[in-house]
Amino acid sequence: MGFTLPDLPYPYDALEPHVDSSTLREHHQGHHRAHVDALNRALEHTPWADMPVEAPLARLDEITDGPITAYRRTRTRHHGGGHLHHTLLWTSLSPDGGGEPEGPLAAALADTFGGFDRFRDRVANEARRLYGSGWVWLVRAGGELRVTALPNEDSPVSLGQIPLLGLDCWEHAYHARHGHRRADWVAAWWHVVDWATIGRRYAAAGA
Ligand code: MN3
Repeated sequence: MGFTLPDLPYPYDALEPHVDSSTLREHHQGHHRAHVDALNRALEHTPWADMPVEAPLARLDEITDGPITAYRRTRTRHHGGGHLHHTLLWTSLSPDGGGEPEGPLAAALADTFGGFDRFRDRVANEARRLYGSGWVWLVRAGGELRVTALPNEDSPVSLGQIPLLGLDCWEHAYHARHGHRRADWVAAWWHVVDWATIGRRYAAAGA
């Protein structure tokens, strides 16, 4: 058992020109695979190895195993988050993406942020203000929607939040195409966000 690298639901060049194929291939085959391999090493021979990755992320304090507890916990926090976040990312994007959400998610974004454009501004601002590496998240926290930035691969799941959409702000996600211009990456990324999938996640997260 253990954790495995999921296939992308589209070819590596499917998100061009918004996400270039060489960056996407390296991101998936290199970065994501490294998270999966390290997570398997961290949790092998523990009950967590056969659970969905959300389980250890939601209970980091319970990962105990004598003198290597801190090692396991630290690596699970980073690589478990990395595995979950990239798994969510690949299925958040589509060559048919872009545009705006519809239905209940659109209404909730309007209620919470004052409209879709205001929501996008919030995400862009959080991405601009995030120092170093991390993600900007749209989450359900309690009954409400929230935009929040978290460093590195720290997970909303560890804060009791339900991640709906994550924007990878690590340089490996955009540097080859956009250099240091993170704002250009954010602008390109909106063109491939699959709002139908995000809407289903929102519905599944409950009212
Ligand atoms: Mn990444």
